[in-house]
Amino acid sequence: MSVPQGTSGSVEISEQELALATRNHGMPLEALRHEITPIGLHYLLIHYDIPVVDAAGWRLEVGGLLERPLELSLEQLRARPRVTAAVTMECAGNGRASLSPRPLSQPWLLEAVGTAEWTGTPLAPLIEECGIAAEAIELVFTGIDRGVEGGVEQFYERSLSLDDALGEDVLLAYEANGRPLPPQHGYPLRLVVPGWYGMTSVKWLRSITAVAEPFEGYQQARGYRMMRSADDPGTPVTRMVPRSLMAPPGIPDFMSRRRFLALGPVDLEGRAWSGLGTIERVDVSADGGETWIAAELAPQRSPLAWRGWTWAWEPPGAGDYELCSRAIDSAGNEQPLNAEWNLKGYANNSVQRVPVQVTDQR
Ligand SMILES: Nc1nc2c(c(=O)[nH]1)N[C@H]1C(S)=C(S)[C@@H](COP(=O)(O)O)O[C@H]1N2
Ligand SMILES: [Mo]
Repeated sequence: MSVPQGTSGSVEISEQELALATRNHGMPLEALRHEITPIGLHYLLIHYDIPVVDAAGWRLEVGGLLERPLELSLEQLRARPRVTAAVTMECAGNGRASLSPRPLSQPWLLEAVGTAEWTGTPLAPLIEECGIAAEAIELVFTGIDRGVEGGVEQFYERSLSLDDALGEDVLLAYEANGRPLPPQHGYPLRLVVPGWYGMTSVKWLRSITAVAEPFEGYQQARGYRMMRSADDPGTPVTRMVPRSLMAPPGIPDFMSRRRFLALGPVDLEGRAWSGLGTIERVDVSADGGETWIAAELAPQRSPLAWRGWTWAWEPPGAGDYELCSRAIDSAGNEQPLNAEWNLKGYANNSVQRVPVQVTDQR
């Protein structure tokens, strides 16, 4: 079991990326064993600072091109119809740090995902009660958090078309896993948009505004676009493309995270999701993707959450293996061995590779 200690990999992280990485933690992949991610293990992505909000003085402003604008307290929101849903959320930048050249931003490997049980009130009936003016085409969701990005001072804010915003699954959530939202996940209220990459689910909501023009804020028009170069207008990042991840088996080496397994049958497990359909198949490989077989799928417990899979693997002998899995969804989207590079490093759903050393020493 010799692994060189203290050597760096090929990815050299800058101090700025390291500062982002320590603020925004991922979900350690062993937590894939939990169907619902304990909230402290759910990944975090915060562009600016986590605001401190006194819920007693906080109000949600619902206005713009609505016939009857509203201002709602947390208590009033909690008194509305209550829904709980397990929702898999993934950061659009998940996988970014493995792209070459590496786009400079939060340097995620594969851990920017989690599944929480979000409780809140459905957005659509609330907006419909306000009466949507005929000119309105989008809702803009604005957070309390403020910062500078791309040289622009801004609140974190993004929009959705009326169609997408009024989808039946879209929630204004005030609880995660049965407790009030923790500060880092958007206390007192956040948007949850199932199926879409996480940037859509605006935290620390202050307002929802109906507008007549496509929203051109930084996070819409400049951030979160699939671009080939700096002068490419690109296309918007929207729904999650399929991905499967494996809970790393055996035991890790402290520094390299390389896995060690004792020779014998082993139950491998993981979870797969897609914002473009449901998971229909997960294929697994022990030879780095040369040959594949179908994994066993667990029942789909929640339509908005990842689906578990298992693989009873019997390594043919001691030696080195590279374990892989890939998700295929009901719309026929298949996770690629290598996803295409893009300037900001979004939606890199290249197949995960888990090198393991199977040993016959006890
Ligand atoms: N107000 C606000 N909302 C936000 C963000 C933010 O920085 N500010 N980050 C977004 C991004 S990029 C992601 S991936 C998700 C992360 O949600 P989580 O930290 O609860 O996992 O929140 C989104 N909502
Ligand atoms: Mo994100």
